[in-house]
Amino acid sequence: PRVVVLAGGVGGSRFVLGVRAALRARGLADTAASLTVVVNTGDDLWLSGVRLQPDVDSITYALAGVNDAERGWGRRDDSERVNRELQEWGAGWPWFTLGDLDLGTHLARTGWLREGLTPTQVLERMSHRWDLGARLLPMTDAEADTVVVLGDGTRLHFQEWWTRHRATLAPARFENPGIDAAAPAPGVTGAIAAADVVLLAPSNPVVSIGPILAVPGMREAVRATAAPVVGVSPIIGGKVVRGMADVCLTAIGVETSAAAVAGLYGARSAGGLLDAWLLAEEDAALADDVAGRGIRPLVRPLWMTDAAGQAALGDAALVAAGI
Ligand code: GDP
Ligand code: FO1
Ligand code: CA
Repeated sequence: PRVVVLAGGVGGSRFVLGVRAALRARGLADTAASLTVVVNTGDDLWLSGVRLQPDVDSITYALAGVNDAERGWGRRDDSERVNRELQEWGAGWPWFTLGDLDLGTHLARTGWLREGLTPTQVLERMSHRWDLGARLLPMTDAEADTVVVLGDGTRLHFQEWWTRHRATLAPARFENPGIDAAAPAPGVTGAIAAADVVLLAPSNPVVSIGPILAVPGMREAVRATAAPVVGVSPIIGGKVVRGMADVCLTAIGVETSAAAVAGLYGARSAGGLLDAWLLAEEDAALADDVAGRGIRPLVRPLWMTDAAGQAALGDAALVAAGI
């Protein structure tokens, strides 16, 4: 089966690990031929002269098994010798840690970008180091970093708002300057068109899935595919599992509920994207609301706190698509 997942960082990583495990459990040896992940690049930023791609790196490190699973970003067992020097120089951001091993990734990537490779080509080259069991594609090769605009007009890079202020500053809106001139990265729309299922990972609907869908042509590609489009709620029991997606949802006027997020993505039959929506047992009471929006509700366990939970959810998403 050809599976395409739209994903962000932490929630995206857990879900992609689950889909990969589900494909392996079905006897598929070469899951890379079956699993394509379109990754959010709205988190990306230039810092101390290197290009960071946080969600791309979270997914890559997780699939390679070298991620810091607790923090959800960066490399396991990393050190911070260089970061201390950067801080002493007053370089970079005092509130933002660049691990030594992680810097290896940023330096390699930045060098190749400066040699003229596209982000897609850089990611393809980096994917060869480990057997990831999936093909990773950035949502676009254009730079379209997420900007948070506050009520007084102040503009912050998403990463400053998220890591320095922990989303405590009320956002008026989110923007991705440059995204209107962007195009899906090579291979993205083709993968979506050829898919047997397109999955929306239980990622932050606003700053992870949102930027992916904001790339011109992306929504149209998802709506046009013959594949079922199945989404998974990042909200369980009316609360986000971790992080500040609730602040993001409130900022765009969407209630933090499994049904409201399904409504945000919309029913494919009504101009939106979803054919089906997985919601947690804790939110089973919302199933009728979801169905009323023209989206097939499927109540399933949505916790991905361990490998078994991840694989079960990955399998449930495939089954929901008839695979
Ligand atoms: P980020 O880019 O690092 O913020 O990660 P994502 O955007 O990919 O995912 C963040 C979202 O993942 C959060 O809103 C969480 O609610 C969601 N999430 C994290 N763990 C789980 C889980 O075990 N189950 C579900 N359903 N959602 C989860
Ligand atoms: N998140 C933090 O909360 N603090 C950090 O110092 C930090 C450093 C960092 C470095 C590289 C990288 O790829 C990600 C990093 N993150 C950090 C996570 C980053 O903010 C993610 O984009 C968010 O967790 C949302 O995906
Ligand atoms: Ca992210």
